[in-house]
Amino acid sequence: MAHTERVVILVDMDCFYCQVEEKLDLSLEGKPIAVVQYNAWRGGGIIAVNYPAREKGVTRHMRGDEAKQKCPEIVLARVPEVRGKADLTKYREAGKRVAEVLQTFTPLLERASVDEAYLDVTEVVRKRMNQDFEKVCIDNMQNTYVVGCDTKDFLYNVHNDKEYSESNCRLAMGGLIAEEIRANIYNKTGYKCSAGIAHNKILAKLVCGLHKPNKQTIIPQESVPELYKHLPLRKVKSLGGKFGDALSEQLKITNMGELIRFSERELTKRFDGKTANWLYNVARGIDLEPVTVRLISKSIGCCKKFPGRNALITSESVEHWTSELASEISERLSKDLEENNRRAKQMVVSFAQEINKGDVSSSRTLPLNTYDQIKIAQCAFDTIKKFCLRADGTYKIKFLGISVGNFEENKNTSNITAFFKTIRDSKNLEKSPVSTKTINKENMSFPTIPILGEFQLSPESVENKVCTDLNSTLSKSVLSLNEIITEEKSSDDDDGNVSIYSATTEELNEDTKSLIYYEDIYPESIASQPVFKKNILT
Ligand code: TTP
Repeated sequence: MAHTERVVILVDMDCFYCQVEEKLDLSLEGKPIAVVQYNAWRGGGIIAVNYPAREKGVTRHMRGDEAKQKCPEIVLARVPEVRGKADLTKYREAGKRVAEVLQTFTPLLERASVDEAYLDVTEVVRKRMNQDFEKVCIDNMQNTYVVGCDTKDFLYNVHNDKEYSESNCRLAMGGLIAEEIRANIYNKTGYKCSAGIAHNKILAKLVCGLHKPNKQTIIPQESVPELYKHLPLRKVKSLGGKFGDALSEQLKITNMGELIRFSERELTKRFDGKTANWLYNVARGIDLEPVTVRLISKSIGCCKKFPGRNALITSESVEHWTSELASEISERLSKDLEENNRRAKQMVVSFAQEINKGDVSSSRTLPLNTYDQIKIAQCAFDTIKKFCLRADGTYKIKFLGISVGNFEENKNTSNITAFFKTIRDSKNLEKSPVSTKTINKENMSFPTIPILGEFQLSPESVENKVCTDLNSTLSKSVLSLNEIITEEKSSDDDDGNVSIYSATTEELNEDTKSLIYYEDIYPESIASQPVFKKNILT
């Protein structure tokens, strides 16, 4: 299939958490709103701002108090807390309802986050091209913009200009479908959204936000140079992190428009074959990554930061927080088992600790064969204890996270309760040596070769762990390039009673996009930046 055959729509909800709050409290409608994850430090971190509040200058990077100064009438809705942590349930549920509507349009639906999904509507477009093309008109596409030309001219051309490319006719039909999808979402859920319509995911994503809120944008392939002319490299998926920085430095370019100057040969001299080919294509607006059917997250995770004076020092506090995280994970796993009839087989325990005044982060991947909260907590605590307990009997933990993944279909569908019971009763599961991969401050090297994504972890700051979403194929080549991970095998000295350990551990291929990380208590950081979006072991 030619790369311009496909029609991809990205649907992205507008100021999603704010809309959810508005729907739950109709008195908020039309008012400036921001959603904060409350903490005592300057009114908490803002994670979502609605459009009336944006007009008053409120941004996601502000604290609650700052937002109040900018816009005194702003309503600050607090993310609820359960177990001392943010509870995102209502936003997740709202996202699910939107996904259910999207599913009625095509089964080729890839949920990219709580409020974003790609739809491959190529087949839908093909079927409707003959019977419905007359409906592709300005009256039905009042909220549609086109990159590089006026919407009316674009629609005139697709109907009247025989030379106008067929691919543009398909995009125009995609635009009509996107209008229908958005109207349907609004009618069924009350939520507004924006959309990008393109021949691929990268372009759909880039144009989706051009006319937010409640609007949509089509990008004809010939308008790619116009879009790229002043587009910073970092705006493109996978070029937002260190790889983008390295690319910029190596090629001495800052925007996408400049990338087209480099032949594939030149790129191959600097990057491995796959990366060079990907760069060559993306510079021309070509992205072959398919829309992969994904309706539920590939992993479930939660985390908590303990910055500055909040660092966990005592064994009791570490135990308390691992237990809180385990409790959330266990609860969400139980719900997931019921809803999706699948079981997670692996767990990743992540932590950051202060060593020699620098923050060092690591993860341990373990098999998971119980959903029992106490056992998960015990396992996580044992792991943390093993790697973080200092000679003086204290800890200095700045971040804790537990995520689970590698789901398999639950074969025992008849009795889910029995599953939990069986696991609880299985006291005699044996502990075994655990193979882990560790990044230590000592062994960590920072290669000068460009990397894809941000796999290494700066000892200076956990914040640097924000990574880009590069597809796993590309990501893997990074690991082979950069010898930043060393293998450690533990001896038999893991102290007992950890029944969920089994023979060996493997890497957990986490789906970075599906993890939702959030600001908790971290005064120094920008709430909008997920701080631990990816496990270092991919
Ligand atoms: P976004 O889609 O990034 O933003 P948004 O929907 O609030 O606004 P826009 O109209 O510009 O798309 O994020 C979706 C939701 O995810 C957002 O409403 C709140 C939440 N979120 C966080 O919890 N932490 C974050 O760092 C970000 C970026 C978002």
